[in-house]
Amino acid sequence: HAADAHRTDLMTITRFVLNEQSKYPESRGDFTILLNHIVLGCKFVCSSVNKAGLAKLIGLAGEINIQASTCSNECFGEEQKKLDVLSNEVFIKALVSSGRTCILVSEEDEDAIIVEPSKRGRYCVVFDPLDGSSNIDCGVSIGTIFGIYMVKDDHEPTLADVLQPGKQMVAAGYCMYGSSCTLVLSTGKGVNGFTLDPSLGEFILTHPDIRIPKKGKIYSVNEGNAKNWDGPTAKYVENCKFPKDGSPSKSLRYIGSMVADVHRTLLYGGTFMYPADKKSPSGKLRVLYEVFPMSFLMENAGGQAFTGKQRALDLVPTKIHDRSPIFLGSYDDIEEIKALYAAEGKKE
Ligand code: P6P
Repeated sequence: HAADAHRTDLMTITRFVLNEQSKYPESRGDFTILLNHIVLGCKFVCSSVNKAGLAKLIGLAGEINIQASTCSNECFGEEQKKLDVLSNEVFIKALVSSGRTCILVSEEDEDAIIVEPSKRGRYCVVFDPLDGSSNIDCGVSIGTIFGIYMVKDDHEPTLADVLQPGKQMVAAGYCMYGSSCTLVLSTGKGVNGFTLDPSLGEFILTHPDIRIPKKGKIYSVNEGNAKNWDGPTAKYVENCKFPKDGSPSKSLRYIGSMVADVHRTLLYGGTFMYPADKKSPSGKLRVLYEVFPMSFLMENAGGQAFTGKQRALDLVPTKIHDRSPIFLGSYDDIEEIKALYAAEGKKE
């Protein structure tokens, strides 16, 4: 029976990527090895995030652990690492030990990490190990976001290898730690979602070929910044609340955790926005490891991603922690926003 076949034909993320990569005879499985190490990091973070509340409860997280209280004062109890610091260390170790990376950029590290020559490969990974981590204590979903560039040869890695437009990425994705652990990935040909089956320790294909609805009924933005918005953003949000064409008003959904807001937008449609405002002219979200990966996914799912000035993936970052305004989501909804900015541009 088809249902049984589905149940017994376990399409794990590794099998899925191997199938995809087998279409490229020249590929030597390096990407699959890299991805497996990213998946390992995600499994670790998923497990740690799920215990975080408990760890706090039994007094481990964020305090000197109990051994310190018994030993004399010259010993230093091992401070329980904050989850985002711990996640960062786990991802860096996993990526370096994969032997497939040459330069890493993490939200947690001021400088890029150049991988030691003996462990170098052709991939550059930019990532936020635990985006939205300020939401952990109230149980809101958080996530890991990553983007992958590839270098052409074995030159000494430099920042130029990662200061590339998002359209040069070979893959991007996120792992959301919520009621379930869901990894959403694109290698440039569509978007697929995998859910961790804890009993197997495997990510199983649960959302094949995700396509974002062409138009949505939801808008997602921090309305608390409304007094600082520019004209087009204010006008778009006004139209969502008081549609001129008599259509029903849109719903506002804002979780405040990018991975959760983007995941809902991808599946249900609509727009997610972090616009520029007078306080932050470049917006808040980071280009390399928030804007680019989510824009890459949106375009691969049939949506769009716009900075207010240009296609997000065409942006060329100048520094590894650059920020950019971002409007992403359903194709038609983003067209509306682009039209408002174009009209504004004509006035200037
Ligand atoms: P605000 C979380 O801190 C984060 O980086 C993103 O995950 C989220 O979309 C955004 O900031 C929320 O920012 O200013 O609305 O609280």
